[in-house]
Amino acid sequence: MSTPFTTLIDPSRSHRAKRAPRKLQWTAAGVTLSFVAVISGCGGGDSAPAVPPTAQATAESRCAAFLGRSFEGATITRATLVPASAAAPEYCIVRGEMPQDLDFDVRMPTEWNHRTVFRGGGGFDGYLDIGYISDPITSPIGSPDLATRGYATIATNHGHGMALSDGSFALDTEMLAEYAYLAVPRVLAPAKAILRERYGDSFATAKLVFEGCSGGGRQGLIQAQRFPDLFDGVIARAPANAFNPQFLWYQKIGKQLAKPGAALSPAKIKTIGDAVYAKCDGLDGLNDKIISRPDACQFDPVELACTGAETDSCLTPAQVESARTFYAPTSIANGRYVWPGFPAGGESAANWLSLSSLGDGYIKYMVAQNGSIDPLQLDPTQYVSRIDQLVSMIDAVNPDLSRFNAHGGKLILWTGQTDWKITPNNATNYYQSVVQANGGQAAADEFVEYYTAPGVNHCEGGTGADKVDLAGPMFEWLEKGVKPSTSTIVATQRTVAAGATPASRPLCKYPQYPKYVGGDANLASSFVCTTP
Ligand SMILES: [Ca+2]
Repeated sequence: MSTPFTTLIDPSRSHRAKRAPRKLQWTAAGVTLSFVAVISGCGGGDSAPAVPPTAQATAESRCAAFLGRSFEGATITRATLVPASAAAPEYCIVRGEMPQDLDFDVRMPTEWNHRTVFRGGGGFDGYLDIGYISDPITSPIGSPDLATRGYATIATNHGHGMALSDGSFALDTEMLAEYAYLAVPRVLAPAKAILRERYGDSFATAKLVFEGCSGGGRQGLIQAQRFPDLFDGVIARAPANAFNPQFLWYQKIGKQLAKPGAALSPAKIKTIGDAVYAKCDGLDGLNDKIISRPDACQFDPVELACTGAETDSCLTPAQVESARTFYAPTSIANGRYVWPGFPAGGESAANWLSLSSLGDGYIKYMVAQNGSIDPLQLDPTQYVSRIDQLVSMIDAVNPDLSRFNAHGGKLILWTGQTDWKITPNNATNYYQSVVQANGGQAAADEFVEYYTAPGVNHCEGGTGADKVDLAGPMFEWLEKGVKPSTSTIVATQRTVAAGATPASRPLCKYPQYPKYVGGDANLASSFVCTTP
């Protein structure tokens, strides 16, 4: 099963051509343009169209008219009308570049549904071209089928073109600031100018939503907290908004597993997972490999302590300590950086043994600013001033959303409950802090809803129903005032074994869970959202 953190990296694309070569490419592309377009493109600003769309303009000429021009500091380097295919109806893709290495694309369907989604990134971002996250046709992250349903979309590489797990961009202060919080507002200005030109007056009244998962969820919360007027709605899935504590937890896990005898083999992790499911799967009323009541699951790895010779079916004291470290809350530097614990469920080698590359990049390039150090040897308490600086730049934990609310903004939070990259308790804690800071439950219910997906890993995957459209419910909320929770939102399993039927489940608003009430266990209609 792929995850956004572990399988995205195509080594052959690592460190694409950097700034100087790209400028040459850019010039070369300009030469192929019409002379008028090049002149206009050099003028800067939002000048009159070089090739003004006319009443007779076709979708093709409207798309081509963007090439080589300048919008709000961005230069358009590509404008291509993509014909309708099985994957998507006809759309225009416009690619823009801004200094230093900030790229973005805007996809505009010829038959637009009057809705626009800015798709967030993930990991350490970069790689607009890889498509996995930014491309609504290929991405398994976020609301599905945006391209087939007529949504316009915006995406960016967040300021650099390095690999998703390569943190070395962070040695460049400007690139780090773009990654942290600047990229989205910077590219939104030209992107909106492009959309306005393509769709005319109807764009002015259309709603604009940001949706992202993981790093993209953090980016969404950055907008709601720091740029509350930019978006009408934000969908933040599994947000990496407590970014620094999260990565300090990765380091804590790495240090624990490196202790003598403390490593956990895939077989041992399977033993732990099997014990958890034997104990807790049925607590929600159905043995379906989905733990829908993690709150009711009490599990301590010491229950698996070896009583005789060590086998794959038991844990030594050092291994018990390692397993406990996974579940335990984290407190670094006397409580300066705290991170909640993890609920039981989803224990697997894929989930537990894949933290190191991003964690190492964080310690090396963001904290130490030195790529040659050993990440496990760094003592965070010796870097408090640097980490504080990173917290103020990157973390998005401010619960005060009063400006976003006053602007009419709506927020949907979502998390998988077997997410071992970002504990689901992180989203729960943030939601509860928002409720407390914004006038209590009734007041918060008017502009924020929080959903939890049992059995779903980080953004996708797991045994649960990981595929769910939240863009549709968000736009209904914004356009018609219909709260998402007043309808049944159905999630389905994205990937199933050959011959199996994908399970569907109602997506329940926190603190509810889908309770089995009888019938086909693969059908959402056999479940009712119930408060524990
Ligand atoms: Ca169950």
